[in-house]
Amino acid sequence: MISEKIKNVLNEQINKEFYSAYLYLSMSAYFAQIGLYGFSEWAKIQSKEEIDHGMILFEYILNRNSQVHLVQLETPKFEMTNPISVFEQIYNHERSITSAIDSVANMSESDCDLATRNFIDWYLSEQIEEEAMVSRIISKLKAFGEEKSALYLIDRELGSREYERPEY
Ligand code: OFO
Repeated sequence: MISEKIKNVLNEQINKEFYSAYLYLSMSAYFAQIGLYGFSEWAKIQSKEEIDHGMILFEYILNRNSQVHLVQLETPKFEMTNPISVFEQIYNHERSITSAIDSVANMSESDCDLATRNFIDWYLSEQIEEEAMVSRIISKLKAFGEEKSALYLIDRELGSREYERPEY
């Protein structure tokens, strides 16, 4: 059994992951509307992965014989300016998720809940990968994205992403 405090923070994290899924899905729609179908596919796949992140937490809470509380999701908010700015907003969003995961790690440590502390390690590594992936896309867009032909190639590259169920 996990403490009330840990149960609450894990439920909040489920909401953050599902919000992330919603955010990426609405970014996917934005990219499709401006003709960047590869970007749109990339964001759609990211949205699926965020649902997986939420579901791993969901299963964990149940496995610890505790309660899942699903609450309302916020409307996804981002500025539909241009691809670089949208990816910068993604980067900032992922950094806020990283600090939320850091808080779960710190809280489980101070609560002497070593199982949760161990469980959350996977998310810490996942955040390193996600921040790095997004930051590489930003660098590429900054280097070449002003040119339409380069943007087309980046769009093709992002469109080749395949969905992989996270190995937990
Ligand atoms: Fe985008 O990350 Fe989930 O945890």
